[in-house]
This record gives sequence, C-alpha cells and structure tokens, in this order.
Amino acid sequence: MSAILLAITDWDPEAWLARFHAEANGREVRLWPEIGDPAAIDYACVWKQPAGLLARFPNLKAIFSLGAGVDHLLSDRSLPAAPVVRIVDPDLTSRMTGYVALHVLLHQRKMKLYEAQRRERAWRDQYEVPPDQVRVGVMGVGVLGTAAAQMLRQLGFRVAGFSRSPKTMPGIETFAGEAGMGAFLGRSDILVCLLPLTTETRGILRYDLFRRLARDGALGGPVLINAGRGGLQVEADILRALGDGTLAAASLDVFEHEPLPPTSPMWDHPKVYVTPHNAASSEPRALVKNVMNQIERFERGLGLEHIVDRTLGY
Ligand code: NDP
Ligand code: OXD
Repeated sequence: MSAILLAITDWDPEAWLARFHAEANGREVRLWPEIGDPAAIDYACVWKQPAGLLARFPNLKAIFSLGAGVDHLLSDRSLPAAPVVRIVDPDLTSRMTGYVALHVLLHQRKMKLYEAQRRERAWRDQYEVPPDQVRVGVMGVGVLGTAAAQMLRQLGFRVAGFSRSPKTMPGIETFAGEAGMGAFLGRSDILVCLLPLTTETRGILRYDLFRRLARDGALGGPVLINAGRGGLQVEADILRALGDGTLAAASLDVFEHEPLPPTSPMWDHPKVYVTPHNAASSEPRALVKNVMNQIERFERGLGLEHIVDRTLGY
C-alpha cells in the first residue's frame, strides 16, 4: 500500500499528522524529517517543504499543496515532474469569503473612525455610504475571488472582477489582461487582491497601480485589501500612498516578510488593518479529507482535480 509523506514547516505538523492517521485508511503516513525508504513514498503533502526534499522520492505520483497557493512549492528548482495539486475546498473558500466581506464592510462602515471616536468616548453617527455607491474590484477571480465577488454582490456592492483570461459572471462586470486593467482600476474604490504569486504578478501592488484607482469614489479615497500573497505588494509604496492620500486605507493579511517584523510601521499605522496571514487558514479536518478523496479518485483511475499549470505558476 502507498505511503504518504507530510513535509510541513511554519504550521503545527502534529495536527496534520493526527488527521492523516485518522483518514488514511491504513496507508502509512510519514512526517518529515522521518522519511524512511524514499522509494516507498507515493504522495507528498506539503506546506513550505525544504527545497530539494521532493527530488529524493523516485516514485512520487502526486504532490499536494496543503493550501490554495503553490508559490511555496514551485519556487523549488528541483521539483520532480509529478503533478502538483492545490486545495479547492468549500471550507477554505468560505473562510476567504468571510475575510473579504468583513474587511470591505469595515472600510465601507468607517470602523477606523468609530475606533477613534471610541477612544474619545464620542457618540457620533457618521454618514454611511450605501453599498450600491461603492465599487469593489476583485483582482483575481479564480475560485476564491469569484466566491468573494458573489458575496459582495449579495451585500449590495457594485462588483467587478479582473483576471488573466476573459470571463463572464452574472451581475459582475469583468475585465481581463493588460488591456482591461486601466478600466478595471479606474472604476474601483476598494481593490481586493486575490491573485496568485507568479513571475507576472510579483510586485504588482505598487505606487503606479494605486494611482490608477478611482479618485472620485464615495469613500473619499481608494482602499487596498490584499489577502493574496505578500510578494504581490511593495510595502514601501503602500506606506507612501497612505501618507500622501493616494490610498485612504488598507487591510493586509499577507506581507513581504512573514511573520511581519515587530519593527514594521504597518503594526501601528492608523489607516491599516493587519492580520497574520489567516484570511483563509488551512484547517486539517476539512483539508485532509479533501486530499484523501483526491488520492482515492486517482487510485480508481478517475484522475486528479485542480492540477497546477506549472508554466503559468498557479
Ligand atoms: P485561482 O487559481 O483559482 O485563481 C487565480 C486568479 O488570478 C484567476 O482568476 C487568474 O486568472 C488570476 N490571475 C493569475 N495571474 C494573473 C495575471 N497575471 N493577471 C490577471 N489575473 C491573473 O486561485 P484561488 O482563487 O484559489 O487562490 C488565489 C490566491 O489566494 C492563492 O494563489 C493564494 O496565494 C491566496 N490565498 C491566500 C490565503 C490567505 O489566507 N491569505 C488563503 C488561500 C489562498 P484566470 O481566471 O484567467 O486564470
Ligand atoms: C493558502 C494560504 O495558499 O493559506 O492556502 O495562504
């Protein structure tokens, strides 16, 4: 019977090991660095595995990322040829939808202002811009971006989506590629970034992009929400844009360096919400089931779902 290797850094591997033992239907589960005979490993389930590790397993049939993103995997230059599979799961999707809805609402409902008023014990109701006057642009309308865009539409916001290839989505305006980017940014009061980190998207959230966001919106200035990857953003540019009014506020779940260094000015910036890369945390109970379903499908000859296109990088 096939053996599964878990190689996990940055997260608590024991919680994953316990779930794999519970779900593995008698398969052997090994936790790196205890890899045993490398030839016996058929599947690797990883989060930020050490570079070069996966090249040691000659019979690997599939590599599973334990999250939706795969930049941590594809950056390994000696990655073997086995298919790389990413997580698409309702548990992860609903967590991200919740994060995006929460942060769009925090900005639309002026929570930073009410926090400041609370410190002064000031009881003042501020005019609330109705959602149908707020244009949200979701950059990256894949699995997570589409679900978030649909939720925002249900909440009454004017929503647009941006992707690499053209799409149509009921009730949501869509833009694609370089040609569509200017119009997409120019109609966005709140920019929600759910792009993957690839060679094309690295550093995309920079000053010149912020300058292209709508300046005539009802919130008094554009807002950035990034829950994609820290490598998408140039933090010095975000600080500059917040300082000169190019951006009015930001919600950042991901950072150029994680954990966010204690010296980062983001921690106590009055216009920024900071969260510790937990917009949509990978939850072992749901996601181990997901991976085991994939392995069982594969072994029944049904093929793997959500295989990553290594050329595109996502
Ligand atoms: P998908 O692969 O389903 O979607 C990616 C989207 O980005 C697609 O719409 C794709 O376009 C678009 N895209 C990719 N490259 C470009 C480009 N160069 N220009 C324009 N659009 C582009 O990914 P998911 O929705 O599942 O996940 C998105 C990202 O969210 C992950 O890669 C990960 O980095 C991040 N994430 C963060 C988490 C957190 O807790 N902060 C948790 C989970 C994920 P097209 O549709 O044309 O292919
Ligand atoms: C993911 C993440 O990619 O947690 O799933 O960031």
